[in-house]
Amino acid sequence: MRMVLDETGIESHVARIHADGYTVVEDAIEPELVTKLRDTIRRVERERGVQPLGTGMEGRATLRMYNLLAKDPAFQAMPVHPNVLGVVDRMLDPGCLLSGMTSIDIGPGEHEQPMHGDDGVMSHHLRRPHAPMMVTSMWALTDFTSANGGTRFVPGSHGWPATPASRNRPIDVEVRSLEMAAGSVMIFHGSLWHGGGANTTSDDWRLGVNVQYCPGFVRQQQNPYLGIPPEVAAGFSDRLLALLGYPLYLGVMGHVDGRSPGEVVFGERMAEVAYRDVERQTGDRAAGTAGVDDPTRLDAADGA
Ligand SMILES: O=C(O)CCC(=O)C(=O)O
Repeated sequence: MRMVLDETGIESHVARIHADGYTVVEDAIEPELVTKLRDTIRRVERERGVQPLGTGMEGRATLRMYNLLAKDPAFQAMPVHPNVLGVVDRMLDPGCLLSGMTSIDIGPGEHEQPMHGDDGVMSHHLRRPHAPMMVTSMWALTDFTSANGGTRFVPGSHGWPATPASRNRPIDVEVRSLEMAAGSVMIFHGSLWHGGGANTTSDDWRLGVNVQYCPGFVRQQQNPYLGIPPEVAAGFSDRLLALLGYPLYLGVMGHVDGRSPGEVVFGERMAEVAYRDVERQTGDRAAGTAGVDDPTRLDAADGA
């Protein structure tokens, strides 16, 4: 295991994300794990005959795979890695969800991906700047350079009222290219303007994995309940199952006839009854009002 971030380390990364929209945790991942993940992705790409998906966002010379947890057990180590999840938990809360996992293998000749924010869908409904509706970690499994497609991003743009698609967006912005060594991880606020870079090399494939998280009350981008067969999910750790949304969020959200999804699928292992714990925690008979005094609520800021 690499050195695990301590409290001070976590706090300084979180402060950087709040200020600049992103941070880079250098040397975050054990070299053996980087090699294992890289080899696994390249093998699965070959076995499945993965081809470029051919859209502007997904790329015409890029190999992408979604729903990685269903594709190989090696990927289970990623969402729960302490050097990433420690920071994400602090940005969101420990009830946050895995929103999606995508391998992005940018090949020679690929063009720049259009700039976007990962929580752009939510920015349609919320006044920007807003709390992160997604936190993305971009794992470098090969070195990222400005020539091979290192992520392009605009520092500080998470705090702007405009998205890259807004009519009144600023035009003359500072775009940086992310250069980081394999084993480093960029963690960023979902509103940060960014996109994959062009690969201008003749033979240097850039392999990264996007591991994305969202608050527990937001819809996940990739659907794990249908994407991951229950017999595969049964082998996951409790923390990983929590990240997929099998427990209830704040004792309420996601219930199935008053039970957690985890209880419906896995029985006693994840038994949880909706509303009961909320009543116990708040002493409030009207469990639907749980959390009204919490200043982190989205509407608390505008006094709604
Ligand atoms: O590949 C990258 O560097 C960024 C990819 C990305 O932002 C996306 O696909 O949403």
